[in-house]
Amino acid sequence: MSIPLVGVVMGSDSDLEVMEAAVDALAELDIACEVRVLSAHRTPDDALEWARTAADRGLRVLVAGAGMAAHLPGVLAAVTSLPVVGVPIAASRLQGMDALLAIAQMPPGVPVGAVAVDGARNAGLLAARILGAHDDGLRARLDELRATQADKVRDKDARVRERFEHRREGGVTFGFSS
Ligand code: RP5
Repeated sequence: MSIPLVGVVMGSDSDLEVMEAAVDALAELDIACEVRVLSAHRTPDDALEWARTAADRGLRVLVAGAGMAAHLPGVLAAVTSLPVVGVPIAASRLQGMDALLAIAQMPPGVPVGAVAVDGARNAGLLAARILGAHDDGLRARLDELRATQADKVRDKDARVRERFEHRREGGVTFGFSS
């Protein structure tokens, strides 16, 4: 890991528990990132300055998480042409639906990609895939990660099949092929 290529930013330190999964996913792939707390509403000037200078600092993708009226990803995307991946955070009684709509419902011309509510790991992985489009080594690491998670599912499949194997007597197969 060396020069940060991804900026991971969140509206409050209360978002960190969720957003750490994006940082972890990037670390697994040896991608360095900047991590900041910047608020579209409470520190708007700092947030805009950070986004305006992001590309010059070498950042190539921004991952922005926010809850409630989650304007952070959108305002960052308004002042940079870097791709922005938004993470809606469940921070209110609306359980993230408020943030999901605020992030996804961007006007034409200012795109923000939205992952699932609290889906910070996928935001990190999506940022990695964007970088990997022009980096064969990184794409190979992403391929490896997919292969590893496929093996984990095959292990789970084997354990579930084993558990129900004996119930196949009497024509009840539970949909498992032999
Ligand atoms: C949003 O308001 C933040 O992204 C956070 O999810 C939410 C609550 O912030 P705090 O009151 O915990 O600082 O701007």
